[in-house]
Amino acid sequence: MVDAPVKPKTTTKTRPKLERPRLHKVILINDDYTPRDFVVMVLKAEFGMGEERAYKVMITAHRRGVCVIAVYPRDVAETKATRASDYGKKLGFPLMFTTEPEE
Ligand code: TYC
Repeated sequence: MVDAPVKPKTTTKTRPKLERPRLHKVILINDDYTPRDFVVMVLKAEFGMGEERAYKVMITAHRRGVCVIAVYPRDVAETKATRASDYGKKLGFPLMFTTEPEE
């Protein structure tokens, strides 16, 4: 009796391509009421910026209307944007930070 040819075992591993979770931008929005110094203070307190960087970001938002501050995983970006906006809210300023996914 002749053995049937042994079929080599081939295993096909399907590795699903997982998308890397997108980072989210935190964006500072200009307004006409929040004092410049206060915006700088919030940027330093919530985003760990030094005076010079915080001033540059504030003045960019002031001149252009918006400024991207930093990118983080979504939950971090949303928490920071909320906390930073709340600093203004407490004192009655319309200071606003938003988030959006990176392309
Ligand atoms: N435009 C404000 C002013 O002139 C200062 C300011 C800058 C407010 C940036 C918000 O995101 C902002 N007092």
